[in-house]
Amino acid sequence: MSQIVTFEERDPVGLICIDNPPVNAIGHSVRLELVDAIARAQKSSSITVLLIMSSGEMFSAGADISEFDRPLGEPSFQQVQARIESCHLPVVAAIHGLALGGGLELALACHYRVAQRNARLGMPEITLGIIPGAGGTQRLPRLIGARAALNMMLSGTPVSAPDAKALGLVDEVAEGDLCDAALRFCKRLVHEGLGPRPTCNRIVFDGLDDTEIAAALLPHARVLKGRTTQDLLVEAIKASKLPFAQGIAIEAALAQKSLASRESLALRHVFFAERESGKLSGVSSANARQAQPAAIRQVAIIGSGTMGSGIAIAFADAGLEVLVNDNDPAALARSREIIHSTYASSVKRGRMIQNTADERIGRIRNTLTLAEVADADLVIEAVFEDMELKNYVLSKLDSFLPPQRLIATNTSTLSVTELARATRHPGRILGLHFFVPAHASRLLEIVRTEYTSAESLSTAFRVAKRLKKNAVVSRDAFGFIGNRMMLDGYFREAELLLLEGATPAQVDTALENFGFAMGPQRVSDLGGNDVGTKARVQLFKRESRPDPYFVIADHLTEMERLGQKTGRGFYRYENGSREAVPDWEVITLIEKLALERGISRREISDQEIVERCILSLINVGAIVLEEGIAARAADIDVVWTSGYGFPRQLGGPMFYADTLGLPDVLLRIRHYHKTLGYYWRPATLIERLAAAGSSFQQWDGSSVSQ
Ligand code: 3H9
Repeated sequence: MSQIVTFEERDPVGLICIDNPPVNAIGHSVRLELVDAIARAQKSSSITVLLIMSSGEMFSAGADISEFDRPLGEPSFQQVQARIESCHLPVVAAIHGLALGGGLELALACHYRVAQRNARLGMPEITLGIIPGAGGTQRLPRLIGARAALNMMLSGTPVSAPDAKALGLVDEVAEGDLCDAALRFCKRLVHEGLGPRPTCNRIVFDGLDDTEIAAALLPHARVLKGRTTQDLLVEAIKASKLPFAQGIAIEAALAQKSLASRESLALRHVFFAERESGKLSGVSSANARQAQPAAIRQVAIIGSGTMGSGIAIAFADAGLEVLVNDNDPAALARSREIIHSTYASSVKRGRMIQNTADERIGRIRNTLTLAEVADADLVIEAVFEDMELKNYVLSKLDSFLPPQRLIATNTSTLSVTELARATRHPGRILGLHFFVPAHASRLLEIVRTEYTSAESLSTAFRVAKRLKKNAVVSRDAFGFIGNRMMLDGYFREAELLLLEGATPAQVDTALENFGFAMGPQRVSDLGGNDVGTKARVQLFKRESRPDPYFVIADHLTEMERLGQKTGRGFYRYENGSREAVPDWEVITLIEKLALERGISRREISDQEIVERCILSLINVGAIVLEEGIAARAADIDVVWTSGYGFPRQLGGPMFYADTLGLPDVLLRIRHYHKTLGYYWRPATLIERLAAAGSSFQQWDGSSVSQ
């Protein structure tokens, strides 16, 4: 008897139910059993209509992505859908939760669709670097038109059931119990004598000319920069004008091409890496089983600066009650302003309606009294980056909060271990390293010390999930994972290239053309050069780095060229504009600093800029792995793709290194070690993996680190 797809007769309805937790992915076994269930229904004499639905939280998240690395196996999606579409009985899909990708494509092959009011329907394949390959590019245009279909597939964002109804994608929006509503819908079909209505027989009326295509692509230009899937998608949708059999054959060829692309391999790697990084690796399975995450309802934030306010917004957005504490009334008032203006800007940009903004603002309360945070389930300190002050705040919190409550520090430069050690319950202390802007950034580094308990980690993961952030665990070491690699690898190299002859604009443009959202100098100007300088002051209290380590950025800070906020940094910014204008004063400064160090400036190619910045990032990434700061190479990829603008379609620095081939990576690192000096010392891990013909991915698969 089948476990994944069940069939039962509910006279006159044949009910097929998919039950493949956790997301009803349509893998090979589901397709096999679907075909079997359809055959049984067709044989039954008492059934006059067929209903396909799912159990669990959603209709289906689509094809089983984990099967994409091997041939998909028969019956194919197309074969299953052909069986449904050509069925002599009307077939109805009943959709709840989500119907995504291949899940929605299955529903499109059904003759009618009923969706629960809060269901959402979408084609997110582009986020995985593939095009819908189960008839989506041919059937969706036949139902909602080519232009609407293209928009839906380019954005990847699901539409609501009422919107789907307005588009012509679903026939009925169901209120209340979906099964009851769908059964009623089926009986009505029978009663009204409505039979099969194959989507493939419909005709696409609207065209897709070049102007319309360009207009559809424009809003996605930033996300799709450097990507190619959208071109294949456009080609496939254009083919929907052709007879169905021809169109579906073109789709199959294009889908295969997208599936085999490097872009897709990389994006699928990031998809699974993001899910894996949010799990408790390194905690023994016995501990993990016992680790019960605490429920979080109310959160308190100590310190109401920019970061504290951003964190408050992140929690309010996630539906939690937030208490912001500061002992300075003026700081609390400023925080209130930051929070109001952030929400006002979201409303102005059409990202949310005023009511939602008001509701979220209403969740944030201020208090001048520290003792008031006693009821919070999680307390995050985000006070000034000063060891003494943070020690004071944490010890105070530790003295009156019940011992099972989690206390987090948002430090980015201080030792979390030292902070934990100063408390009576170091097991409940960890770092939650938010990135600016805290409410929008997708990354959350969870910093564990040798004392952090499995329960605390488990709760931190739950918090990250609630905030819809990608959690990555870092061991406590200067800069954690991301900033360590940025300072000792990527940004350090970018600065050296400036001293050796490149200009800020050249370095930024070369790396933006590589795919980074923003080049390093523009990033420094955005965040503030003083922020980096302050971080290095903390670094030098713990470890040293010889000259010329960020001499340019530190001089700019001294000159009050702090970046966008002062109108001058690595660039000039005229009258509050965000446009970075090259500035001769900076070039003169760089020339002077180079001369003082006996560095003779020369022409530097864009290729050298990219190679040195990326290889140094990879090399320090490997050292971060060797030192156990990151547990998996894939975790580093999550950090860099979700927090530092590394091009997602390249899979993150460590995945990218694998695609370059570690022997070649090592060869070039050795070259720079010879020509540039000690800090290019090849990471032992790269040497080991290259010698063994292995890769970071294989290392992840075999190592049980942490
Ligand atoms: C497609 O359909 C192609 C077709 O056009 C053509 C075919 C020929 N497959 O994210 P979560 C796993 S492409 C396999 O933590 P959430 C996930 O790895 C597909 N596994 O939960 C995780 O496993 P684990 C188009 C999948 O509630 C577990 O489910 N569809 C799939 O935060 C829970 O996932 C998409 O791109 C899958 N399709 O979010 C949708 N989906 O527990 C991709 C999930 O072992 N999925 N898993 O780590 C998502 O966006 C989110 O998972 C979803 C749930 C929103 C559904």
